[in-house]
Amino acid sequence: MSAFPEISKIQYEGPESTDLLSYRWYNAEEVIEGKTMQDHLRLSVVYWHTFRGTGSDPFGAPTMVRPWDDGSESVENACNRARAAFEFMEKLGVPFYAFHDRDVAPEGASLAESHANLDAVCAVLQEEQQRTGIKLLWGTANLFSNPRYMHGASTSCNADAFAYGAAQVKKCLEVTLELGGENYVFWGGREGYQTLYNTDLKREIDHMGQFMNMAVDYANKIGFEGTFLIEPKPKEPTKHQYDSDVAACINFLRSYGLMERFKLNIETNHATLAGHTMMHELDYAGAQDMLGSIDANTGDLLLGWDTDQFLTDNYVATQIMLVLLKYGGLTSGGVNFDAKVRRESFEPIDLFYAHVGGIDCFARGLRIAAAIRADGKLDQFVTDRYGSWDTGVGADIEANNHDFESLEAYMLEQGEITANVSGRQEMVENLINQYM
Ligand code: XLS
Ligand code: NI
Ligand code: NI
Repeated sequence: MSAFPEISKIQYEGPESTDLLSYRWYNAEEVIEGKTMQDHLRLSVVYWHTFRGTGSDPFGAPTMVRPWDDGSESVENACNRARAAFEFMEKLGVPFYAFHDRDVAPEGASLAESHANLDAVCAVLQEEQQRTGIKLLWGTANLFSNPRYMHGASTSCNADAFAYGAAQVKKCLEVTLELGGENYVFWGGREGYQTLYNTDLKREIDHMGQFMNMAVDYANKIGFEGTFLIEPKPKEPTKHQYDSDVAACINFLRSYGLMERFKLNIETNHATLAGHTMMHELDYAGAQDMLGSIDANTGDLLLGWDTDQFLTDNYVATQIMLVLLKYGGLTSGGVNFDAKVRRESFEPIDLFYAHVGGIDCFARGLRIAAAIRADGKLDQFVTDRYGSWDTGVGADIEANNHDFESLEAYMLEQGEITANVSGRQEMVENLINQYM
């Protein structure tokens, strides 16, 4: 039985199309900068929002109408839901999906039962992957919903929570390997604190470092070769999350000897919660060769939490694609729609409108970014702006041929610096507008 009987496969119809269930910019096989759009974007649907989101909020009950879901926590319902999910992804034409262990399969009365439930649903996921060719971008374990993780998992004051989390990640790694997952994600969940008065920060972060090292050891043991990704987020659910932004994550990874095996999964809404732009977070990660994958969404400028909306802003998508192209693109990562439809958009067809719009926004961003790069004016401007580092004293400093004494001698002789040149921010912003 079809879950979406009135929807057929979404087609590319080009920019002239007015059909809101068609792609105007995403043409999977079209080649841009030597790669198909499909390979550039590696689009991915998330299981948790799209198939487990209920529309409930602190003020009201669930609103979503999902005819394929009987609302029970049975394994059978989970299997039916998995088939609906694959029908959705097939009709959308996306090559990847991502899940938490507890999104795809219900938690059982014991750890052993939870493991068994996961195995049962994974058999269906495996079948559907084979039928459709859709692949797993990443798996992750939910170490935050169950009350046992109220103080965190690897950073809990309760050592048993650490142990339970380890058991859950172990199983989830096995399942991710079995399903051919290309990455494994750690988003901090409740790894953080509400008040430092009751918190041993150093001990908690040390434990998190140990936990991640155990994950790497186990991955190596079972032959999981995918990339590990940490997903920075500054707050929510805890007041202060340890993985607060890209820089904090890189410092953590470097301190605990994890730089080789890890990269970052960067989310737009998390970047802005941290007081950064997505472009900043991506560029900072790219500069340190730590750019792994992105969670594609956006927040609301007027709301201070993780609203996880679908991105429809062509400027932000262009900025993201500019940075991704600059660093050679997503390798094992993807553009993962960690976004949810609004509570009021409760019909199944809204899932299509949301994803079609999000996909087209990224496709358009990719096209615009490629046009900016092909034109070369922006690159040339930046290259010229740093011209003083290409010759003379600048080149000598970069070649490590100077120290404070020699620079003092140089400046005493020179007297004053060569005249500064305008940064021309307004002109550059106008230039970007020419491509939009
Ligand atoms: C929550 C995170 C979460 C991760 C996966 O804010 O974005 O959804 O992506 O655990
Ligand atoms: Ni996310
Ligand atoms: Ni998020």
